[in-house]
Amino acid sequence: MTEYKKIVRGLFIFLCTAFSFYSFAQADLPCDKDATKETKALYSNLKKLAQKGFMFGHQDALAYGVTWKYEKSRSDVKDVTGDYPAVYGWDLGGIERDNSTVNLDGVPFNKMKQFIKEGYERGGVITISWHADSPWGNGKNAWDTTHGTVTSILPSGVNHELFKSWLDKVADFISSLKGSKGEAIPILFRPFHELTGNWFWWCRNTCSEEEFKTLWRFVSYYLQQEKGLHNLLYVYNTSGDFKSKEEFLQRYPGDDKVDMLSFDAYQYDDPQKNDWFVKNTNSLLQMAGEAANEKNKLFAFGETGYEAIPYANWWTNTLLKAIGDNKISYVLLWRNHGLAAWNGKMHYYAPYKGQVSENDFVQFYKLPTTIFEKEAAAEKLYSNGN
Ligand code: BMA
Repeated sequence: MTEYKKIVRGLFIFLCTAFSFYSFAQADLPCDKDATKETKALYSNLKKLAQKGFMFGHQDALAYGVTWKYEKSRSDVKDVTGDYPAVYGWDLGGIERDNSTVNLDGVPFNKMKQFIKEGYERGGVITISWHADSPWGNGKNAWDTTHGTVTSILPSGVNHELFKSWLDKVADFISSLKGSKGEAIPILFRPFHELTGNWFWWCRNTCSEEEFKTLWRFVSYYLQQEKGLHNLLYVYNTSGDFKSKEEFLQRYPGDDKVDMLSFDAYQYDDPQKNDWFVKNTNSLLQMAGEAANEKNKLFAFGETGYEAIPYANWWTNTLLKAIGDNKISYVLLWRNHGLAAWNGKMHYYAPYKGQVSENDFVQFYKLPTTIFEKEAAAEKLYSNGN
């Protein structure tokens, strides 16, 4: 071999090695090293999709709407747009109770399983939250704020064994979620949501930063190592009350335990009189988005909405502006419960046929940046190589 050939060959080998190191470092992989191939594919495909636009999500979308319950293949969003939401939110609150068959909002767990499978089979994305009761029992629910509750479920805490039995129930449910080829359905798991608020037993006012991080790390260890679940992408979710990126990350349990960063923020005032929601949400998205970007993680607007959407142009004139050009994977709207027995008011967040914001929602649907299920399905989010 001539000197020249040797140099060229050496250079070629060097470049190949450097390139493979570079691709490894750049690879978009979930924090669970043993994640299933569909879960890995979802993670990297969501990364790419966020550059094109954001998916629309709706809580309990297939279970009920403002005027109906459990009608096959129905969804209020589909009634209005002809298409399903791209993201389906479900909640496991109540699964921890003995012999419970329904969640805290009355959705039967066996129906929920079917809905999750349906959405996944069509190409949609599933996210699960968990409004777990307080481990102290006595009718104390997720909204109990007894100080020390988190401490009590940590290893060596008085409620630790009980909490593990709850995680067993969660794991049983999640491991029963299978696609048509028997593959585990990937789930964006959002436990301990709104963790910086002051209304749930896992919130900021009830435990220290270290206790919260330990809890998170324990849950992820237990579900992955003890229960063998490798179809979860872990979603860190604060409430919308942070003033800086540092504050948003105060209880962040570590890059090795989180796949997606997110927060929740709702509209409470009148968007026609006050643009605070647009400005504030936009700045929260910028701060949290910067954190996600620096950490090379997925990013989403975990929950939002304007109860009963009394403003006809809320979708294009408020929500769209609030999101602005922030690169989020999805925005999830809360559930369409209908008339609430607890206060006599309408409780819903997505429009239904005839609702005042229906036309604006169709405009929102048609925008090139919004992604509903048909478009999400075309992306084949669970396969490699697209
Ligand atoms: C709240 C309300 C409640 C519900 C809870 C958990 O925002 O919708 O009615 O029980 O979420 O889904």
